[in-house]
Amino acid sequence: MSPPRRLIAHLDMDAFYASCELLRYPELRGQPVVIGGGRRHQPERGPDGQWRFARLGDYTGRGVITTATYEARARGLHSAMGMMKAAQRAPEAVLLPVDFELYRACSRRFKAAVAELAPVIEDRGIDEIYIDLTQVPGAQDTVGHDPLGGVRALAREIKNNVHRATGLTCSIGVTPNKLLAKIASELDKPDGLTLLMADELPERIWPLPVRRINGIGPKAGARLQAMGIETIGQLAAHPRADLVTRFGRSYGAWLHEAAHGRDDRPLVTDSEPVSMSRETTFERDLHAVRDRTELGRIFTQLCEQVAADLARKRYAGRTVGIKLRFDDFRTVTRDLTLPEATQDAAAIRHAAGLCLKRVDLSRRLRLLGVRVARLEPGQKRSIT
Ligand code: TTP
Ligand code: MG
Ligand code: MG
Repeated sequence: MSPPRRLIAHLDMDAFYASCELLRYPELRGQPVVIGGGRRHQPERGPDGQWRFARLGDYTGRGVITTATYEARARGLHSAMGMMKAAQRAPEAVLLPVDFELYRACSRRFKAAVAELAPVIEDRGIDEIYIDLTQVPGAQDTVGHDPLGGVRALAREIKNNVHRATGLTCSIGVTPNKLLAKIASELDKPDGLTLLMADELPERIWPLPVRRINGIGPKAGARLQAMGIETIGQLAAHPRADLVTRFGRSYGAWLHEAAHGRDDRPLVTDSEPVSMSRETTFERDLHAVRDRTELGRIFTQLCEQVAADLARKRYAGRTVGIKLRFDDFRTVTRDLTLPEATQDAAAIRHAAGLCLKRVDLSRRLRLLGVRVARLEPGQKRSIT
């Protein structure tokens, strides 16, 4: 028997923070609502018992929108837009402050609702997960003439379970891998369900802009555009060797594979981590000498974040590594193994600094990462 088809789903909640708020303010349904205010925008009850909401038109300040309901999006408002600018487009939109506690509670509930039906889940943050449906009973079944009938019914059931548990809608993409599933879940938002198999790639994926691929950011997107490559199909048609020349061996080859919809990464489930890392892509490329202070500050901050991650999860690690990506997209890594496991920020910073000394830093950097591997349980604190 041939191995079962891989069936990987990506699930993303619709207008997540805003939808959570509508659960407690149902009277706002159908209205443009944006999230992003501070405490002073907390709704207040009027003498008539009705909530009084802050309006975007009354906003002054430099804040940005965290998310917007689809009604607000129809007026051109979106995440990361300055609220003063948004107010010009839709002064009547309701403004609500951010309440992470509420969103975290909803997040836990929707994930539990999915886990009841499909336990192999990779957590990708507050409002999204990958789900491996390959081995879920019924997922491989043909229903009538529909070879995807089984998995279609399962995905609907997952959506229903999420809605029952939270009152919220989500969008799901089901495809042979994580890369395509992430793209597919966005194709029919909100409340969408998109199934897409490899043979539909030319028709449904290739017309999309390259930026829809998770991993092609603004800079790579701009460089591709300068080469005349706008769609995923154009990227797929471009010679692989030229991508490797321009973007480096690893990223260039990955671009080619991604455009052809190929991705065999497994789901990373909640089992024991092998390493913990933090990385950041800079707003602008930084040079080791000219931007020394800023780079040093970011470097230290990454080490502190990794140390905090280790402490929170109660791990210490023996191997400290760094990852650099240069402005020509070349990526290099260096690592170093310590005599004893550590979770101490200063010790990590020291070891990462030694790694950095082994790299030629004449080119500007676009990304810096710090990683601690060979993890051991325990809270040993090394003295430095
Ligand atoms: P997204 O899933 O990107 O967006 P969304 O759920 O609001 O809307 P969509 O239906 O398009 O999926 O992000 C999830 C939440 O993360 C979002 O509700 C608010 C938060 N968020 C930010 O804090 N800053 C941002 O820039 C974005 C994009 C999201
Ligand atoms: Mg979402
Ligand atoms: Mg999301």
